[in-house]
Amino acid sequence: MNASQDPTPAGRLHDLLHPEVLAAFDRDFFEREGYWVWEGVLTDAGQQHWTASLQKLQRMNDAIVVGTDWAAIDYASCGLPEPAPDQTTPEFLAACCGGSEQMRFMPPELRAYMYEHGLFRTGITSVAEDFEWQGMMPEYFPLAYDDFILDVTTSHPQMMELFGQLLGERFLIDHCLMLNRPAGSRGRRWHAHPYRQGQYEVESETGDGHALTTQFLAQQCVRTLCYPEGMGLGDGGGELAVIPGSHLYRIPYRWNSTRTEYDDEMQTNWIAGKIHAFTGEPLRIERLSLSPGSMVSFVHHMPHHVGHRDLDAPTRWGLLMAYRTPDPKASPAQWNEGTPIHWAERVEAADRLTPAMRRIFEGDDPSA
Ligand SMILES: O=C(O)CCC(=O)C(=O)O
Ligand SMILES: [Fe+2]
Repeated sequence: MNASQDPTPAGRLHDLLHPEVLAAFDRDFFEREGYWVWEGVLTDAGQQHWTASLQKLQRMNDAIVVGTDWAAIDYASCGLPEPAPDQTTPEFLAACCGGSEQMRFMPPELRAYMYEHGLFRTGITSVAEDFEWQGMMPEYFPLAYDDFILDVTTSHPQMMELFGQLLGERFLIDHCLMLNRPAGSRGRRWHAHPYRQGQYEVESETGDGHALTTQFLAQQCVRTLCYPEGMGLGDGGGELAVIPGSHLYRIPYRWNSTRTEYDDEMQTNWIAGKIHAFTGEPLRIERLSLSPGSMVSFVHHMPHHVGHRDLDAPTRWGLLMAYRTPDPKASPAQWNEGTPIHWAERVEAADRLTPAMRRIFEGDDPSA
């Protein structure tokens, strides 16, 4: 595909990223350590737009949470469990607002149903007066609700250059979530992620370390987190921590099991005895601290942790953008599994699916 054939969105912010930060990417460091910090990569305007979009999307998500009559949905006809009555009261729903991972009324089945089928199709009329409901919550697919986020996650040349440096010429969306961490957010305990559904993993979830290698995987999923207002020590807690070099063990740590480990347990249960494949040095935890306008990218086999946010901390704004290389053995499919098909088909039918967007959403083997 030739990106120059793409229409330029009317409102595109051309100077989104600082080109010199993009150009400073060090492939050797990334492959060896498993992560890369794009320090201060957003321009001032990029930072402002990014924060404003995440704040707007959070308000939309909150409006849907409190404005929907969740008890009135015919769950049985969708094959879904009924929510507990005490989880659909106005008080309960009000406590599910203000940030990500707060929607405790939403069972995993309902989240999956929205993604796969789209709930209500279009139009939650009571709440969506100033925007159109897209079948799933803004938190779980923010690009469907905001043109700036759609552009930066699918089309913007500077962002596509950034992802291309990480993943090579062709990459597909794996998932894109808001991770706005409000005061009191509990973060995520130590874990890593598999490529696709885990069918190529050579180690179990906890692993015995036999696959340690200095080779970088070609079939790769890379998470990029953008923190437009920064993320770090002293800004209210809940930092992201990684273990440089730990991706070379290829252990998709606790991707599918309960995660309970804080740093001490991780040190004893997993890190002890493990070494960096390049240097032979013992592995160690690194807590990241990123200035405003920064992003960090890290590979899916790298265990990572997000701490608790202080009870009086301001919300930390964050967007997770995960992309992967195509799977050469995947069956032909029109859309990849990171794309809500009902949404992509509506966009396509409305003639709004550009070649750039198709490149991100199409199947690994799009010949279907
Ligand atoms: O919450 C965050 O800021 C990052 C979390 C994350 O990337 C993850 O757990 O995959
Ligand atoms: Fe994670």
